[in-house]
Amino acid sequence: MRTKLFMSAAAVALASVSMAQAEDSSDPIIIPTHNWSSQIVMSHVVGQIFESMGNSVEYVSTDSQAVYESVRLGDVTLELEVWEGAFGPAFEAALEKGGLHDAGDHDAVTREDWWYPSWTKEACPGLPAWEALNDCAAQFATPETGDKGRFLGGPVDWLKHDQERVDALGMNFVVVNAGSASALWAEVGAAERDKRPVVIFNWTPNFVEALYPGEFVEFPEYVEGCKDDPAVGPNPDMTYDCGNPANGYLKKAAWDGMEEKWPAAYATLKRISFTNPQIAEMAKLVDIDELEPEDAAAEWLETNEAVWKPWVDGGA
Ligand code: TMO
Repeated sequence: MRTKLFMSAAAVALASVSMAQAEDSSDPIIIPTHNWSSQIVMSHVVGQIFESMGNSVEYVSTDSQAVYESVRLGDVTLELEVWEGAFGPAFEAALEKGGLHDAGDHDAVTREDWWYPSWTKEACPGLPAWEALNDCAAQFATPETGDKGRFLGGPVDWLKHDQERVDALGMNFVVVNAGSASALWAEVGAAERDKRPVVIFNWTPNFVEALYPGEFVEFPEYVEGCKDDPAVGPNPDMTYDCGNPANGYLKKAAWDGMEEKWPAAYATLKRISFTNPQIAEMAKLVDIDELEPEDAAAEWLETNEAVWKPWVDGGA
């Protein structure tokens, strides 16, 4: 009897050891959220997928450049939207230091750059060439920028180098940072009434293309090295003398410890891949339909089970 009891206790202990190896930690997976809608909704979509697998999840609002350091240190577990244009340099710097890794590309192809709604072209017919934009700079002047044109950039944590580009290309523009993404869309809405020319920071995939036809400004084409090697690009003495990649990546990044601590969630993360229309839809649910991000995520999951269930079950 005693032996039998002892045996079963050992069996229980053994079973729990092997379960510990197979199962995700009960500690929360920490998902960082930022200040543009698709990223917040996607974070909740993936968080709700993890919860459906039995995991616990926490969300923390995090600076979108500093987050790569947080993933590297394991303070947050992953990052779901690594946009090449805005975050390629910060991501690659963290990769070099070690502690995080590339957890695969989304299907989506991205572009982030100076952009104008189509009526702007009437005031500045040489667009989309950046030289033509520069010749029209006075048309974009505001009381704040004097006789220079205003470029309305995003919040400062997105792209830290717009001013460097203006300097490297000798442009008659001043960079003014908007406080939020919605301030960008409000500016386009206000300009639409009297078809005022306006140039802002924008990206694709986004909901904006469904509301306002427009184009990206064509800067000197992005080539490897133009952001860190002065010799690369048309200005031999300065960096950032190029546009952002016109066909940029959108990656997932993960803390190196994630696979061991949450193996099932990690396997799912590796299989996750969103397309351009799916990401634009996530932004639309918040920016046009005005859902809360949690509700937008729940709605997306409900209408797209065929997309995400295979990521949980192991594919095919
Ligand atoms: C990172 N963003 C999509 C705002 O360019």
